[in-house]
Amino acid sequence: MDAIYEKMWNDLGMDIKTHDKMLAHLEKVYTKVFRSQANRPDGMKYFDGQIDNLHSGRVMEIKDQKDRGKKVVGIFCVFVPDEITLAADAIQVGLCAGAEVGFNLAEKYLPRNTCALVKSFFGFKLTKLSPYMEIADLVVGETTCDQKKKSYEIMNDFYPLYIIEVPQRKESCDRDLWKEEVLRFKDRIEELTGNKITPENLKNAIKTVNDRRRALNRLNMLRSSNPAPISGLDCLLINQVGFYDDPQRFTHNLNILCDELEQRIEEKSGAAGLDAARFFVTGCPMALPNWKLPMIVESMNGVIVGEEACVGSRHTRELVDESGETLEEMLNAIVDRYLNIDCACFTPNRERLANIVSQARTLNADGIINYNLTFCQPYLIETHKVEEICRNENIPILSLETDYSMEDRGQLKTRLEAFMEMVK
Ligand code: BJ8
Repeated sequence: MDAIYEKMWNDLGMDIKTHDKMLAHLEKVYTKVFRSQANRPDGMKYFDGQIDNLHSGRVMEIKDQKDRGKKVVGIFCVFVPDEITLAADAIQVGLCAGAEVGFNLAEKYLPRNTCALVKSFFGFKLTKLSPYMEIADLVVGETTCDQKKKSYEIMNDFYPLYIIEVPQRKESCDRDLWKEEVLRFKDRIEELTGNKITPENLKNAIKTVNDRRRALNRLNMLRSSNPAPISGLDCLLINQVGFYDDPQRFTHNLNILCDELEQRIEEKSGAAGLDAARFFVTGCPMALPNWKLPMIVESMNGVIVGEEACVGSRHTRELVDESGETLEEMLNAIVDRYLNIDCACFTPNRERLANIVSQARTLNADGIINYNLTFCQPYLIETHKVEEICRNENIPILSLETDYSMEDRGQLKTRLEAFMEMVK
């Protein structure tokens, strides 16, 4: 079986030797961090399997569909509407990366003070270690933060990117611009796939993507119970897998897990103790395999009960209105839903502040961890407002700035330990 994957990776032009080493390392870390957790729900077996298959079985599955004519669209941001890709019978996968891979090569093109997320997707491309980057037929960038926007210009030399313009404000002229961009994306996807987007296939796609959001939101709500029925580590992993997996299969398996969690809640069986400090995390997205923060928090007597982030509730909270019947109505619903995303690239971005407070309260958090990637100006600058609202609402908050390296692990642990003592 491995020979089949090796051939596939070879055909994709990947660096197989380094890739083998990377997978072996990932497997070791995964076993230590995830499989060793106490009282883990049975339903996590499915998601463990998805991680085992991440660079092999799932890529093979996508390749088989590609061989039968499907196209693959790679994205770096939750502003790219899955519904449109799916309606045109294409596959959409996330390309953001959460590991310190190829940073030395990336720094030949990018300033050293670029955020880890951008350096990582650049590094994965330059080292040829991501099968998803190599298998994508179309890679979509977006004009969100300056670091992404400008790095796409350079990345364009390695493979042509399609860029979506995301406005920076939410006035009616911004909505007009955004609608134009959604329509332009629709045209590009139709051209790529040769498939027309119709009211029928778009309605189905809206339902499929909403079902995935509904399942993730269901999971999120179950975390309000004490004891938390599932760890923050596992929930982050589920959210990360959602960017790669087949949406219907993912939703089906997540709902099975949620059924089990409901049972655990009844039995008061938790992934953490009743006395664990409960944290709500807000800030930059944690792309696969960035598990650093929950790994540290949950190695102590703490549990993460929610994430206001793009790998988290910012990606799932809002559904697309399903009442539309005409193409125009459905596209308008997509435009409105996506323009509600409260990314720090917007000014002002008041909705995010209100969302943080209401989610932290709903999830019965003892405190908020404001997670920022070093050099991420939008989220670092927004920290001032986030801390201010938490002060006003009497919610304890700890702001952290970190990257993908493990060098500051001890320092983070010390700060988190002190915060834990303070909130309990
Ligand atoms: S909608 S959060 S996925 S842009 S960490 S690259 S912001 S400097 S990831 Fe994002 Fe879309 Fe917004 Fe969400 Fe820039 Fe910050 Fe780096 Fe970031």
